[in-house]
Order: sequence, then structure tokens, then C-alpha cells
Amino acid sequence: MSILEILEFPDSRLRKKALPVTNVTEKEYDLAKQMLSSMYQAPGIGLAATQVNVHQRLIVCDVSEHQDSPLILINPVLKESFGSAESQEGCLSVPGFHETVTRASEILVAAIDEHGNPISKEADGLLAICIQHEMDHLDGKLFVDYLSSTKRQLIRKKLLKIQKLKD
Ligand code: K2U
Ligand code: ZN
Repeated sequence: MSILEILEFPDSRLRKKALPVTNVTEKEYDLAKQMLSSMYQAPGIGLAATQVNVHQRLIVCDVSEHQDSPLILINPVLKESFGSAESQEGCLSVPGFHETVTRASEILVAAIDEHGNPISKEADGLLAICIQHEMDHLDGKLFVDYLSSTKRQLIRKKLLKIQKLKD
């Protein structure tokens, strides 16, 4: 399974709003499997198609201890959210930075699974955070957008400097 390149902030392609998947085919399933391989290798517990420069509404998550409970959500829609939880978030597209973000503590998400079947998923804890984080990616939103503009600009400047050194 190939490892996909993950776009890094401030790449403007991370700001594109993903389009709904109109038909779930083998192509979408293969993409999801490649995203899961790339996520496990990073390592990470979530990944959105936007991050691998595919602008379709598809996310993957796996918060299990042994990385054996992959969740593929196509066209995810947040139906209900409850409570509030603060957590330290990072992002594979913003490597090396972690900041506190507040999100709903429990959610109910409607989506389509990799076989094209409608599903409804209740989540709390880290999975709820991960799904909300990934769904933000589909709308071109990053966790740094919850920070002050000063903090965001500082992270932007530092990442641009690191990226320039890699060139
Ligand atoms: O979207 C991504 O970049 C992957 C995110 C998913 C995530 C962010 C914040 C909170 C939960 C999930 C992470 O970078 S994956 C890295 C990671 C690994 C273990 C625990 C939390 C985050
Ligand atoms: Zn992220």
C-alpha cells in the first residue's frame, strides 16, 4: 500500500473545501486504505483526504491501542454534539506544534461507509476529538485557526523556515 504525501501548513491546498463523494467505488476504498497506511506510518490517529491533496469528503480515524479499529467516514455530517472538552491537539499538517483546542465532548455523526452504506456513529473521548478535527480539514479549517492570529503567524513563520531548509 503506497504512502501518500501529507500537505503542510501554510500550503493553500489545505484551505480548499472538499466536495461530497457522489459514488462510493473501489477508487474511494483504495484511497481510504492508502490514507490509513499513511496515517499509521506517520504515526497518527486520523487523516482527512484534504491533507493528501484529494478534495473529497472522506476521513479515516483509528484511536485503538493496537491500530486495529480503522474507521472510514465518507460525507460525514455532524448531527448532534454535546458538552465541551479541552485537549492538546497536534496535526500531521502542522508538524511539531501542539496547542489546546476546545471541542464537543460527545458527537453523533451520519456518514457513508466504504461499502456505500449509510452509517450513524456516536463518539466520545479521543475519537470524538479526532472526528471533529478531521471534519474541520474537509472544510479547509486547521486547529491553528482556533489560536490567536499572533500564535498562528508564529507557527506559520517557523514552518516556512523549516520547509525552506528542506528545499
Ligand atoms: O489530522 C491530523 O493531522 C491527524 C491528527 C488527528 C488528531 C488531532 C488532534 C487530536 C486527535 C486527533 C493527529 O496529528 S494524529 C497524531 C496524534 C497521535 C496520537 C494522539 C493524538 C494525535
Ligand atoms: Zn490535522
